[in-house]
Amino acid sequence: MCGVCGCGAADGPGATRDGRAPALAAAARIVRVERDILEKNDRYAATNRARFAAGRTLALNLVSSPGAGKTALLVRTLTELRDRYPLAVIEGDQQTSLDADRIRATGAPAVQINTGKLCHLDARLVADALAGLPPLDGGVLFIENVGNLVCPAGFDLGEAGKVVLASVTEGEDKPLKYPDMFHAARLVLITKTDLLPHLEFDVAALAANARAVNPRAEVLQVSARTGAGLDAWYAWLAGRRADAIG
Ligand SMILES: Nc1nc2c(ncn2[C@@H]2O[C@H](COP(=O)(O)OP(=O)(O)O)[C@@H](O)[C@H]2O)c(=O)[nH]1
Ligand SMILES: [Mg+2]
Repeated sequence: MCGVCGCGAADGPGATRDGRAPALAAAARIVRVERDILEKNDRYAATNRARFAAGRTLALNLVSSPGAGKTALLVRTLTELRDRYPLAVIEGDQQTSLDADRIRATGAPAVQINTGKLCHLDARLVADALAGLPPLDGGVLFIENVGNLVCPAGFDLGEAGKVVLASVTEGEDKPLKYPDMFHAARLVLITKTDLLPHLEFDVAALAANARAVNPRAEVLQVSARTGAGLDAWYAWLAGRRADAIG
């Protein structure tokens, strides 16, 4: 069970089987469990970060609600950038290897992590997955996190930054409803912009809400289907890669 968000717990975070534990003792236990989990995660994240630095690898953590278009964007990105530098993907899903199969079809190496009842990747899972990937000297590792806008916000994987995808079908209010995730973002990608003619969606309002939560976040618009906006995404990647490889 994840003591931080309670995922995988039958009765919710910190609940006791008989429900009779005094509230204060239960709260103290939750705080202790959360702290232990996050401290352990941070140690693995620091190891991963050092490993990425030594291996001159840009690692990015892609997060979104389910279906926002993470895998579709990765498939197109890998296909179009594969001749420029080494690329690989760690795929996180609760079940199946469907996304890793889609990634491998591009020719890029991919490792699938099935998290079971856990609703996010943690740094130890990523450390284990790295053993299954080739060295990416001068390249980019994409980590596609489990799809939800809550749990992955709290777990540092050792990445250089989190990229939050928000599709135009999800509503402009998501940064306000899930502020932790958008606060943690280095880049917000507004996805599926090819659908805009069919929707009443205010791109400027989503961008403003994202910046209200996180004034430092950059915001780009992309369509993995038509390719619109991908040049700006690739330019952003190139800049972060240059920072990472020195
Ligand atoms: N119209 C449109 N559909 C997209 C786009 N990107 C992804 N999709 C569709 O959205 C659905 C979910 O995409 P997927 O990449 O699996 O999302 P993930 O769960 O975030 O990895 C699929 O049916 C995709 O074909 C896009 O740019 N435009
Ligand atoms: Mg996916």
